[in-house]
Amino acid sequence: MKKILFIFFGIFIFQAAMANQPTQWQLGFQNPASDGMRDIVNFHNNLLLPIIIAISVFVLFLMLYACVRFRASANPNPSKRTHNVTVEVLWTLIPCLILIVMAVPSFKILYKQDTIPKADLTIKAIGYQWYWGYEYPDENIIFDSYMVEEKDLRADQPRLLAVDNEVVVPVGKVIKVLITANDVLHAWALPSFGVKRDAVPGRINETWFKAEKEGTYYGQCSELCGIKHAFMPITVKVVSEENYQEWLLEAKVKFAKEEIENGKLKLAGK
Ligand SMILES: [Cu+2]
Repeated sequence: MKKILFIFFGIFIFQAAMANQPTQWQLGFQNPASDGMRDIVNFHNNLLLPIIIAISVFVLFLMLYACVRFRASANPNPSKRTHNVTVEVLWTLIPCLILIVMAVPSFKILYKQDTIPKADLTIKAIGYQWYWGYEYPDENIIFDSYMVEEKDLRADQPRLLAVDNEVVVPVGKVIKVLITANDVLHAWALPSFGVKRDAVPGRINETWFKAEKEGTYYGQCSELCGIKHAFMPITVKVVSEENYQEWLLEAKVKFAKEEIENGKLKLAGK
């Protein structure tokens, strides 16, 4: 028993040390890196989990009790009772109350996530079969983000999660993400930030996050979108404001959005 508990808590502690990406034998969520995700994790761990465990234990107890107490050998003449008003009222009302207890905080979190505070930075994510395209509309930056093939991985890059061009955002700023798709349905999802929105062709969905810590965060397309659905990961690099400005200078040249003016191609901002 001690050993099992040790392994069980070991996994949790290990997870605490490893942030931002899925881990081997992971139980539960990835570590939260934003307020929104912290709300979700607290809601799950402190309310849903105890309720689920209590219900499971209670049902298991009822089953065992019924199996033993009403077994055929001890009850040669079974009871003929078919109704019991009190029990029926209780087993309708109690589940309703449990649902209300879960629904109130759940809606609170949903509405909190739905209200986008004033954004410091807006990025646009466009789902394609099978990669993500990104735009920084206010900076005239546009680039595509492809998964790094296994043979090309650097030592610090996780398999199936690393991309060639990462999204770079400053730490502690409200990032608004506009999400759309260009062919079929995709979904832009980043577990550490508690963010997941469908990318729908012809429509723009929006969400937001505020990263609390610098680091690299990984997500994946979360809507079955075709044969290479599993190979269009999302990588967001959260950096300090100075590093972000530095990246911006480079990116404005490297990823400059081309605009057509008077029939001629020109680099934006020039
Ligand atoms: Cu997809």
